[in-house]
Amino acid sequence: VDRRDAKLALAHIYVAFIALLLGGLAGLLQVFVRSGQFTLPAGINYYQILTVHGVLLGLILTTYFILGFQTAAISRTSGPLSNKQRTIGWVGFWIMTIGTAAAAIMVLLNEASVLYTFYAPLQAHWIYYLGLALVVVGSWTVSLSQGLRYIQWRKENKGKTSPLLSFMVVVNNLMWFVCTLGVAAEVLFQLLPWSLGLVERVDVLLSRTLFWYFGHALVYFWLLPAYMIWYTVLPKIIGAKIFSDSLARLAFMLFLLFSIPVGVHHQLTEPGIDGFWKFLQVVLTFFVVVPSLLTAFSMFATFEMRGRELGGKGLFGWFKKLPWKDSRFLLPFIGMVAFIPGGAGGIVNASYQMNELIHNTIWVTGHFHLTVATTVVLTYFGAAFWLIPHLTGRVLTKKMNDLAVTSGIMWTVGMFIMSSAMHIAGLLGAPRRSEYSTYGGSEQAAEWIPYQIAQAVGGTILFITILLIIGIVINLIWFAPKGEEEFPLAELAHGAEKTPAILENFKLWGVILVALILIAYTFPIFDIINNSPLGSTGYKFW
Ligand code: HAS
Repeated sequence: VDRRDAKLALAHIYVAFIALLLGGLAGLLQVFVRSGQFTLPAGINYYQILTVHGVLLGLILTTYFILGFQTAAISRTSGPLSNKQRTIGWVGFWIMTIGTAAAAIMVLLNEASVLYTFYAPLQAHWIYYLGLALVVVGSWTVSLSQGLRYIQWRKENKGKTSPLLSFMVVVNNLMWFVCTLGVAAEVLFQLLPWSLGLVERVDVLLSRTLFWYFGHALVYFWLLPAYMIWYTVLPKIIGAKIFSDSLARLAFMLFLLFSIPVGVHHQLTEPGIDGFWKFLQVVLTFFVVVPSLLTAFSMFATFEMRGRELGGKGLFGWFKKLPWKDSRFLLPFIGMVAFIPGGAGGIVNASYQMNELIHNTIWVTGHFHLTVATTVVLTYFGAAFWLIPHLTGRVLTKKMNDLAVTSGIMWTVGMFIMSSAMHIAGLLGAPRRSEYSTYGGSEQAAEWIPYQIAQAVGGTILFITILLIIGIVINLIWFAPKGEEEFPLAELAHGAEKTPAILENFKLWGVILVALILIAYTFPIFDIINNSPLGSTGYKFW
C-alpha cells in the first residue's frame, strides 16, 4: 500500500481501537450492573453507559475499521489514490471525527442516552443527531474517494475484470450509501426538527421503520469486510488460491440486493405494519441467507482442498494441516465457526412465530455478540495484526503472533460464556436493555440471576482480552521491528472460469435493487404516514 494511503488508512484504524478500549470498558461496567453486584458511581446512568457501549463498538469501531481497511484494500488492488482522491478521503475522515466528538460529548453529558439505535420516542440533544449525521456524511466522503479510484481503474483497463477486492469494496460502499439514505431521512426530517423544538411530535413507527431500513443493511456493512478477508486473504495465508471469482462476486451482489428490503424483520411485533409486508420481508430475509451459505460452502471447500494438497488423509485429516498457530488464519476461522450458531440464531429471529418468543429478550443481544462481536470483530482483529504492521512498515513477530493467538482464544472463551448465558436467559424471558432488578421478588426473574453472573464472568474475560489486544496493537504501531509485513492477497486458481461481465454491471443490479426496495417499502411507508394517529407528518396519500 502506498505510504500516503497508509497514513489515511491508519488514522481510521487508530480511532477504531480507541473506540474498542472505551466501548469495552462501558461493556464491562454494564455486565457488572446487570449482575446485581455493582452500582454505577457518581450518578452515572445505566442507559448512558449502554449508549456509549453500543455507539462506540457498533457504530464507531466498525465504521472506522471498515473505511480504513477498505482504503488500504483499494490502494493495494487498484493502485495508489490520486492526490485529489486522498484529499477527499482526509476530508471525510475529519468530518466523521468531528461528528464522533460532538455525539460523544452529548452522551457523556447524559444528554443523549438514547442507545445506538436512537429512534423515537427516546429523544436526544440535537447536537447528538447532528454528530451522527456528520459521521454518515463523512463516511460517504471517504467511500467516494475509494469509488473514484475504482472508476479510474476501470477507465484505464477497459474490458478487463476489475480486481476482486476493489469490486467488493465498491459493492459494500454502494450498499452503505443506499441504506444510510433511510437514517439520513429520519435524522433530517424527524429527529433534528423534533429535538430543536421545531415540531412538537414525530411518528414513532415511521422513525423506527426508517431506522431499520438502514439498520439491517448496517449489519451487512459490518459483515462484508469480513467476507472480503475470508474470500481474498485467507486462501493466500493457507497457501491456496481463490477457486471462483464469479461465486464471490455473485455473493456480494446478492448482499447488495437483499440487505436492504428486509428491515421490517426487526419490527415483526409492531402494530401498524400490515402482515403482508412483514411476510414479504421475511421471505426476502431468507434470500439474504443464501450468499452466507454460498460463502460457507466455498470457504470450507477451499480449506479442505488445501488440507488435502498438503497430504491430509481420510475424512478430517486435512483439518490438521491448516495453519492453526497463525493468528492471521485462526482468528477469522473462529469467527466463521461462530457464524454457524450466530447465523442459525438469525434464522430463528427472522421466523415470525419464533420471533414472538425472543423479541426484546437478551437472546437478541446474545445473537449479535456472536455475529458482530465474534464473527466480524475476530476477523477484523486477525486482519489488523498483519494490516497495521504492513501500514507502519513493521513486522508481526512470532512473540506477538503467539499473543494474538492467545487473545483469539480468550475472546472465544469469554464470548462463549457471555453469549451462551444471554441466549439461555433470553429463552427464560429475561429482557434486554434493562438494569438489574428482582422484579418485586418474582420467581421467574430469580432464574435469570445465575446467567447474569455468568455474563459478568464472560464480560470480564473479554475486557482483559481487549487490554491484551490494545497492547499488541501498540506494539505493532510503535515498537515492533521495522520491516515489511505482507498484505496477503490470493490469486485466482488456474483453470477458474472467466468471470461473466454481467456481475460487474452496476446499472443492472442497481435497477433491481431500487425495484426491490420500492416493492418492499413504498406501501408500508405510505400506510404508516397515512394512518399516523398524530397527523404529525402533515401528509396524506389517499
Ligand atoms: Fe441479525 C437482530 C436476523 C445476521 C446483527 N442482528 C440483530 C441485531 C444485530 C444483528 C446487531 O430476523 C440487533 C439489533 C437491535 O439492536 O435490535 N441476522 C438475522 C439473519 C441473519 C442475521 C436472518 N445479524 C446478522 C449478522 C449480524 C447481525 C451477520 C452482524 C454482523 N437479526 C435477525 C433478526 C433480528 C436480528 C430477525 C431482530 C430480532 C428482534 O426481534 O429484535 C443472517 O444473515 C444469518 C445468515 C448466516 C448463516 C450462517 C452461515 C455460516 C457461515 C459460517 C461458515 C463457516 C465455515 C467453517 C466455512 C445461515 C458463513 C466451518 C468449519 C467447521 C469446522 C465447522
